[in-house]
Amino acid sequence: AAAKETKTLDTKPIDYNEVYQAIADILEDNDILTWLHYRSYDDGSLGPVFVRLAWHASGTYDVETKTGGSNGATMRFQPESLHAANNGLAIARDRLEPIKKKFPEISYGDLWTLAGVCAVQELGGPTVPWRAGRQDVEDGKTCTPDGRLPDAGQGERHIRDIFYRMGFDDQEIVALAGAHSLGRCHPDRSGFEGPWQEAPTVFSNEYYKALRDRKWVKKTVKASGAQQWVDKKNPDVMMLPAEIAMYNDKGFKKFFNEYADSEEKFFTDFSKVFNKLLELGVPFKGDEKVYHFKATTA
Ligand code: CCH
Repeated sequence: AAAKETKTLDTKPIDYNEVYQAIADILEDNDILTWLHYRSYDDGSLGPVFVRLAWHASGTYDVETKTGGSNGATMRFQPESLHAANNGLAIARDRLEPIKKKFPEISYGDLWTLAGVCAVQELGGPTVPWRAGRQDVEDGKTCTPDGRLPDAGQGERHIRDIFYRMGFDDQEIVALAGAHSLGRCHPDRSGFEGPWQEAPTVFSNEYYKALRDRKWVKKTVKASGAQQWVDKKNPDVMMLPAEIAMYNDKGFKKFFNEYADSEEKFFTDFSKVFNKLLELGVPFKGDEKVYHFKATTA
């Protein structure tokens, strides 16, 4: 007990503002060597893949069994690291490793979710409240079974099943989907190809406007044979089959259009729902400090 006490006294509390800053400092990445190393093309920012990491670490949650979620950071282990839905996320985990080395006391679960918050904010999105409290596990025994994350090739029914299991409603599902204003699909990761609109490193409501305002036509991705939708005028931008199916669903459509009409409403709702996603299943004690980090770009 004495040794434990000393350790507590010696341990400097983590300054999460410093961690936020350290993540913000590595977001911009135009180094061609990075992308040659990963043999994959991106848009000069690690932000989008960090947001996807935070989401895939959290979105395995099941409200009924209270399993999954960002607590534990089980994606470090097989089989979860090898689940097809997580293809490409080793890049995000690797790039955060130097920050883990610099702040060894932070848990991976806290680091990954904080990276998601930092990326959203630094790329122009809303402030997302965040608190620490995730504890890592030491092996893959509590990895969630494959199939808990959405399959982009399916329809609105499947999307509802997956997100209702996490505890979200239709409005929250549509608000979360707006994260696709960021980033792109990579044929070698998901089989799909391209960004959702022309500014994939700016967090905005352009995703909803693209769905509402453009004419979407079916296209087969040459590299993978996957079917997706592309903008008739600019076939470099795309939508997933699940997204076109969602937009055509009456229950979902009103929220898509609401967010297309008001970026302010989208930002308010996204902040709430992204915070909720990142906290699913985390055993907070209740006295954790809630951070509202200040964006360095603000
Ligand atoms: Fe997503 N997403 N996502 N997504 N996602 C992909 C990429 C990103 C689905 C499918 C895909 C959310 C919800 C869904 C991001 C954030 C979120 C890809 C391409 C597919 C496929 C992966 C690749 O090839 O690299 C489906 C289906 C759903 C169901 O609704 C939610 C929720 C979030 C966050 C709140 C981000 C960001 C990316 C871009 C990653 C990158 O590397 O650019």
